[in-house]
Amino acid sequence: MKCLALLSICFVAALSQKLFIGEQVLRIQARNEGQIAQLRELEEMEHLQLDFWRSPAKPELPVDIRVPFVSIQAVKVFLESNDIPYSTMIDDVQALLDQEKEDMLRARLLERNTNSFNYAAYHTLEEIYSWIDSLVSEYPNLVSKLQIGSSYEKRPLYVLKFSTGGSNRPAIWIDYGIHSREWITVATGLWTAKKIASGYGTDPSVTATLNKMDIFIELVVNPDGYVYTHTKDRMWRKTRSPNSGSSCIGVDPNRNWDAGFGSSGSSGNVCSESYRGPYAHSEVEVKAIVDFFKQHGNIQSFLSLHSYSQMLLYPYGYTYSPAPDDAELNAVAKKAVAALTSKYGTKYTYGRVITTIYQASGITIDWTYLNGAKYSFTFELRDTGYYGFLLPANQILPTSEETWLALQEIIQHVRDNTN
Ligand code: 0X9
Ligand code: ZN
Repeated sequence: MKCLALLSICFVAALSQKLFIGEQVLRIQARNEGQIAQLRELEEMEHLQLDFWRSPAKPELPVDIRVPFVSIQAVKVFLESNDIPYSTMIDDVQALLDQEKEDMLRARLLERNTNSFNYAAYHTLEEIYSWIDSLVSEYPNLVSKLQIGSSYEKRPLYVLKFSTGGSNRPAIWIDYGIHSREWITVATGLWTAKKIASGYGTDPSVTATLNKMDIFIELVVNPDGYVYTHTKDRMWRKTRSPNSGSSCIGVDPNRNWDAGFGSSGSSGNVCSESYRGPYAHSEVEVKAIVDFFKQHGNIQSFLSLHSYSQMLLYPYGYTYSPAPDDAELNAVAKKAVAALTSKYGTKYTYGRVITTIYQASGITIDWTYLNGAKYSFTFELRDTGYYGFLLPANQILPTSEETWLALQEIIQHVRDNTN
C-alpha cells in the first residue's frame, strides 16, 4: 500500500503534474447578503490564487473554495475578522489525488471489452476512445460513431449514435465532460451508454424509446481539458485554447453559447474560470455541437451533465423570465428527481438555473432550449461538496444507477410527448 502510494507520487512528479500539497477546500456559510458581497471581494483577489468550486450566490448556498497552501492563513484571517463561518471540507487535496491515481492504476488491469470493462473506475481519454470502438463493434446494428469535429488541440470529437433505423428520427442528446474536472459525469456516461446498448431488446423502456427515437451521446465534450486533468492539473475546468495578449488559457465552455452571451453571470476576464470567450461559439468544441444540432434539426431533448451539487436544472440561466414551458419542465424535473432519490435516498433540488444555483449566461441548455430542444435539462451530479469534484471512484456505480432513473423519467416523458 505504502509502496504503491509512493510509486504514484513518483509517477505524478515524472509527468510534471501539478501538486496540491497542503491545499484545502473550505466550506463557507455566509450569514447574509453583506457577507456574500465580502466573499465576492475575496473572489476578486487574484494574488490569492483561489479556486471557487462554488461561487457566492445567495446565503442559503454554501461557498466552496480550494485554497493553495500559501493562502490558507490569509483566507482564514479574512473570514474570521469578518465573522464569516467556515469549516474545512477537504483537509488535504493531494491525499485524495494520490488515492484516485492508485485506484485508476489498479482498475486498468483486466479490461478487454465493454463487458470486462471496469465501470467503477475513472479512465483516461485513450481508454475511453478505445472503449467507444469496442462498443460499436459489439453492437454494430445499434451503435455507430460519428465525428462532429476536432478540439482545439486536434483531438477527434466523437458522438455515439444509437439508432434502430428510420430517417432523421426525433432525437435525444446527452453529453458529459464539458467541464473537464467533472470526472464523475464522464464515468456515468460510459455506464449509461452501455446500459442503453445492452437495453435494446431486453429493457422495455429503452426498446420503446429506440423504436421511435435516436439517442446521441457525447462522452467527452472537452477532450483537451480532460487530458489536461489527467496529465497536468486535475482541477482544470475550461477549454485549452489560448487567449491573445494573456498567458491565461481557456474559455468556460458553459458560458460560450449564444444565449444571453456576455451578460452578467459570466466573466470578461480571460483569467476567470467563467471566462465567456471573445465571441459566442468561439470554442470549436461548442461550435461542433451547435453545427450538429442545427444540421440535425430534430433534437427534442438536450441533457447536459455536470457536477457537483445534486441538482436538476432547466432554463433559463441568463434571465429571470420563466421559460414558456416552465410548468411542464418543472413537473418533469419533479418526477425525475423523485425517481432518482428512490434508489439510494440521494437528495436533489430542482428548478430554473438562475433561481436554484446562480445566474449563468451563455450556458448550453439556454441555447438548446431557445433553438428548439424543448426538453433541455442539466444535471449537477453528486455530491454536495464533501468531495466536490474529487468524488471517489467507489461512488461511480451508485451515481450512475440513480441518475439513470432520472434520465429514464425524462426520456419517457419526451417519448410520450413527441410525434
Ligand atoms: O457554473 C456552471 O457552469 C455550473 N456549475 S459547475 O460547477 N458544473 O460549473 C452551473 C451553471 C448551471 N448549471 C449547469 N449548466 N449544469
Ligand atoms: Zn460544470
